[in-house]
Amino acid sequence: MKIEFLDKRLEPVYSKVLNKARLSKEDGFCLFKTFDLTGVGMMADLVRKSKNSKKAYYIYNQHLNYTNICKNRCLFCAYAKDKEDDGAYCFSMKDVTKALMDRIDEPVNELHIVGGLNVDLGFDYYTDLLRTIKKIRPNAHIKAFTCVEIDYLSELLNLSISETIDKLKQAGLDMMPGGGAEVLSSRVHKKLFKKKIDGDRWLEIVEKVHNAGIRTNATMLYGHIETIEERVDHLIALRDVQDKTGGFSAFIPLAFHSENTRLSELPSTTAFDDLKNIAVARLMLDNFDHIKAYWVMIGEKLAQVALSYGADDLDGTIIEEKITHTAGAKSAKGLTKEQMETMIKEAGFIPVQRDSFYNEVSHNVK
Ligand code: V47
Ligand code: SF4
Repeated sequence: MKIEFLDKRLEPVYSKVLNKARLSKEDGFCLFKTFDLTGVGMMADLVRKSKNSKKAYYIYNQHLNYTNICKNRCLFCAYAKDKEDDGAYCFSMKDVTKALMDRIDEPVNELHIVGGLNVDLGFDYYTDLLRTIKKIRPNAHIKAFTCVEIDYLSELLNLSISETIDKLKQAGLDMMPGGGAEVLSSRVHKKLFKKKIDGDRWLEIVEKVHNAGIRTNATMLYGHIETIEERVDHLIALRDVQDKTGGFSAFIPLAFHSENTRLSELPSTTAFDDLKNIAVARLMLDNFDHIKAYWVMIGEKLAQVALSYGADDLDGTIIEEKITHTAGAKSAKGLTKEQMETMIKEAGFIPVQRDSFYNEVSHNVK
């Protein structure tokens, strides 16, 4: 396909895309820096269609945030609290049961479970959580915890990462979400999330998690103090792990929301940058099957447009999102299956309801 680029510097990158050649760090730079979003988007759309044709995935999922008490207190987080703060909470198994039973008539096939790093919780809490959920929703997959919790639990148990994962698997863990890496840069780590594991440790753990047989997603938090170079390095580091393990399912760019955080002076990300992050990720991450446009963070309207800029997945119905909404997100708290399908069809794609592993769901499970 011939593309008339407004920015001619994109032409050599396009030759590589057409030849399915791997893009370099310099190419990543060029893509992030250009004003020619349409040109980048057209290349990303080409790759997206070659990998996923006209399919656009979504999942019927439910989020459950079991605690907001967190020792890490990252500067970009509006959700975390200290134990003694107003509004601090930690779900008992009774609370978990209630949250799930409230939605038991809905065909949820994935539970997305994340929480703060609450040092009052022992290993049994995590396994009880998984077992309680599996008992109520035996046919749903549990996508839970991040490398941050895996690091904490392996130290608590004095076990290796693979032994820790084995125990969690036995209790019902099916997959892990992509959070916790933020931006893989020691500069940003020191400034924004120094109490949390750093990028090198995150990469070391995620590789071990994949080798222990658990697939994960990957994310990148953008739109705060990170540089273009740090974004490109982040994508290349993920691509390198994927070459080794093949254990990443999807990549999700996460747009920073500053309200109620200690970085509240920072402006919101722009639509231009949101679409750019999706399109560049699609082009750089040649070994990832899926790029998600997370509608919670970029809004339903832009997520729909993102389907033509490299994204092939809109995440899910979600039901009730807390982390981004505490930081000022104006998107809906949840969407219906019908709303998701309409968004996809209107954008010219074919809606495919999936499970956590991108198997197509042809009937609703309970
Ligand atoms: O790691 C925290 C981010 C992440 C803010 O794998 C913020 O399917 C924006 O990882 N503004 C958790 N982002 C969310 C996450 C995720 C979301 C959806 C799908 C998947 C998946 C994973 O949220 C954290 C952090 O990077 N975050 N605070 C904020 N103020
Ligand atoms: Fe804790 Fe996660 Fe918030 Fe950081 S982003 S303070 S680790 S809940």
